[in-house]
Amino acid sequence: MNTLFADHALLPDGWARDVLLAWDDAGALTSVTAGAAAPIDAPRASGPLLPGMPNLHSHAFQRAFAGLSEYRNSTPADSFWTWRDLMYRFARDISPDQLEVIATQLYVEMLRAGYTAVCEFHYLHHAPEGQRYADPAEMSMRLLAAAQHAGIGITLLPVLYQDAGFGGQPPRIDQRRYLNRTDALLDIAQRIRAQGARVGVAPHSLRAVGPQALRELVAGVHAIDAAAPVHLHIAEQQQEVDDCLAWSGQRPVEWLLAHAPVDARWCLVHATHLSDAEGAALAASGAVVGLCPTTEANLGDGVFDAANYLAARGAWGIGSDSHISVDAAEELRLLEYTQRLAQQRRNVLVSDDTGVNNKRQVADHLWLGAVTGGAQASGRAIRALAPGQQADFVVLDGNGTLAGLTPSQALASHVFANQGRSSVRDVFVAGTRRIRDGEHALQRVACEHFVAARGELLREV
Ligand code: NGQ
Ligand code: ZN
Repeated sequence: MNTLFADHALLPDGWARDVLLAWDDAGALTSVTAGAAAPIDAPRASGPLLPGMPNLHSHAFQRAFAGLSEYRNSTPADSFWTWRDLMYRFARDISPDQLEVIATQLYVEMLRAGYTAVCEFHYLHHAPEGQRYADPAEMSMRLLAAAQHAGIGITLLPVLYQDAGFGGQPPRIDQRRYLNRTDALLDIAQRIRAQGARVGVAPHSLRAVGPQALRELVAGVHAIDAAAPVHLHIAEQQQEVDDCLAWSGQRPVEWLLAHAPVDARWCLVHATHLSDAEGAALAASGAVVGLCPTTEANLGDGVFDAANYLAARGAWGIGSDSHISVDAAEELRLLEYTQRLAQQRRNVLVSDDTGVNNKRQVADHLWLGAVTGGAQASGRAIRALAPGQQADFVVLDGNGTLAGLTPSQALASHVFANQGRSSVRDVFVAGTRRIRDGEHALQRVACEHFVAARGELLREV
């Protein structure tokens, strides 16, 4: 039996004192006991202990392109769509070896930033001219290998991509690495499942997958595994809303809720542009909204109305998407800040209960909300520090500037009072310590390989 004692741990109902965690050799928590006496021989956490954060939306290859499109490129203005053209060009030649190296670096960074699991929304399936690799799941296997090297939990979501736009527009030449027939995509999902990995599927968007393919994909994956997560991009840009209205007379989320069996297995990524009625219906559906605040800001997507959605008790989580930032704290900070800027108020995203001493803590509420929704979107047992859940957790540095603070103050400082360095000290995944004193055993080598691979790719662009 493995144990760790924490003076303070963030349990599903809030902070608890003197918490003894115990887990089995498979990495599942067997007991979480608050108010425990510290066993003499139990290791002690060196600061407040949090449940690990799932990252519910990642395109790993984009890590090597992050920060490289921050210049004006088009007249009269750059947009999401001009960024996408540059991103496609960068994606054009990435090899399986390069993908594995980029993803390994990324997953090491995620762990150092407090993410203990990732949902990989994976569409770079084929060789540069669209030919199948000898193993059509080659690129998927490379992502699983990267997750294993780094030691992060993964839900792999092979993406179905078929059309360039609503109404079955033929795909563009620079989308050919992404294309699959529905049955071929389900074969890739089966191959991933055969590796013992958690698998779901991702119809890329309503732009890229028509109604019939969407139906067949969802029915197909749920015939394989009734609990499989289904993720898709939706309503990220006003252009998509306009095109969907022109095609169907309905807005994207309105169309989806009317035509697909959306439930708690679904994750709608972005969902930025919602009418009030769509927001209410989405919250009631049980689906998770996948918010990616730093990417959405970087791409000029718009502001999600989190205040109303959270007030309606909608499920949500966070993703780093394009990896313009890889930092769970920063996603939560920006989520709250977008609401403050829009409403000209402070402390918007708080829980309904009164909190300790009548203080309704924003960071506590956001951390717990994002863990719960992220776990749901992952389809894995990583929901909380509770028996039966995986022993995934983050220990903040209680010895530096956070010393002497209450645990709520420490987490709020971690999320809001960023001093240019992370307070994440130790990170455990399935009971194994992957980050020790802020460092990952692979980080030097992973970085070297990453820089070399990126150099090769930049020569080719
Ligand atoms: C993606 N990323 O699949 O990588 C997309 C861009 C698209 C974001 N939406 C491509 N943030 O949506 O067509
Ligand atoms: Zn995305």
